[in-house]
Amino acid sequence: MTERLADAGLRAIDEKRRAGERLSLEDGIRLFACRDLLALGALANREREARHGARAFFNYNLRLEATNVCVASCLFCSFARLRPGDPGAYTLSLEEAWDKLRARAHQPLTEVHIVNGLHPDLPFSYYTDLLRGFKRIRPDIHLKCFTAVEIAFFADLYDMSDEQVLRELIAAGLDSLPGGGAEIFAERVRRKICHDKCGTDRYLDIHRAAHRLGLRTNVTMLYGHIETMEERVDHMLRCRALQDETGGFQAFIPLAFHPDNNQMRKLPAPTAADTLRVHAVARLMLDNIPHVKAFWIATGVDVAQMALWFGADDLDGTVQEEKIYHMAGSDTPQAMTTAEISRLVRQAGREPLERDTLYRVVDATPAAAPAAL
Ligand code: V47
Repeated sequence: MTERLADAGLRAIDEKRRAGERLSLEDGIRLFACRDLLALGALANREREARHGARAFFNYNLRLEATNVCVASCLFCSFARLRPGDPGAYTLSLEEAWDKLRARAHQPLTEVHIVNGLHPDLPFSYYTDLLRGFKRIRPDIHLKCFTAVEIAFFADLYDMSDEQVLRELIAAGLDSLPGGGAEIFAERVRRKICHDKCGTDRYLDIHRAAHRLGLRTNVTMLYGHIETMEERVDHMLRCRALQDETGGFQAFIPLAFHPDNNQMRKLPAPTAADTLRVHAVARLMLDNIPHVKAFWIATGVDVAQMALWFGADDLDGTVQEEKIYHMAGSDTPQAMTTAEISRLVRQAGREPLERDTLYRVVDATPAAAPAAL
């Protein structure tokens, strides 16, 4: 292996990591430029196994998008509709949203993950009531809700500080923040693909404030569109810097760009090789973030399995009602059962572990669906 790493131009990086040294921007760029995908994967896998052994985490969750009405005009988005009443626009009533959870009373769900459009006309009480209602229905459910972009939007719309918004949502039952809305932190890219929503500094500030208030959060990176390799590494380094400060990130989640039905549809989708590379580089650069998640809806199921050997240790969860990726062309199933996820993990040569949102063990040996051989 040492020889192969040297041939791949990765000897210095290998030595740095063996000595516990941090990788630099230049190292990250070198990793992306490496042609030997398996050598890169082996380096990332070493880091992954040192942290998590053979375990691969997932949870039993439900995804909910309460509205797709959104005043932002992100070029990559296939989900948003500008105004209520536009074709395809929807906003769930509180009862309709709560019914989604009531209808799953038989499922041992541990998390509801909510992401919405930026709706200009709803009162703030819609969101606090939404959370309170979910907790009334299932007091033990973990509510991972609202991206930092939504928090910033609420603060501006309802004339509050970001921290005040977080405090009120926490009082209503918010337990953690998902990582959406990060896209790519570099100004050049943000100006082009998502110029009219919360910028990088505010996104990171909101996560900083959330961590200070005791919430754990995730952070994402949308890749495979107009960003450069340097901008990807820069994005990772900004996550690493905030994590040094707060320690509040649980997982880094690379999100593969899906080009259907949006304004960037002329671009090709990222390839499987690129997806594996991004997960591997993330694992190597982000020495202080515990988990790298391969979100199977974004990567595709087959690539998510392989990513478990390229730095990823988490697959997200059962998901069940995802819209953002399916409207952008994802051909993954709408949901997987815990038995199906466990089977995929076992078939990939890893050991499934059902976790809750905070990575506490729910089931250390989940049953797998029978393999169809
Ligand atoms: O912020 C939107 C992305 C994100 C497209 O925190 C697109 O555990 C690709 O953040 N192609 C929302 N991506 C989803 C998200 C997420 C997913 C899974 C787990 C967690 C977590 C968070 O989806 C958006 C945006 O970056 N997105 N449109 C598209 N066409």
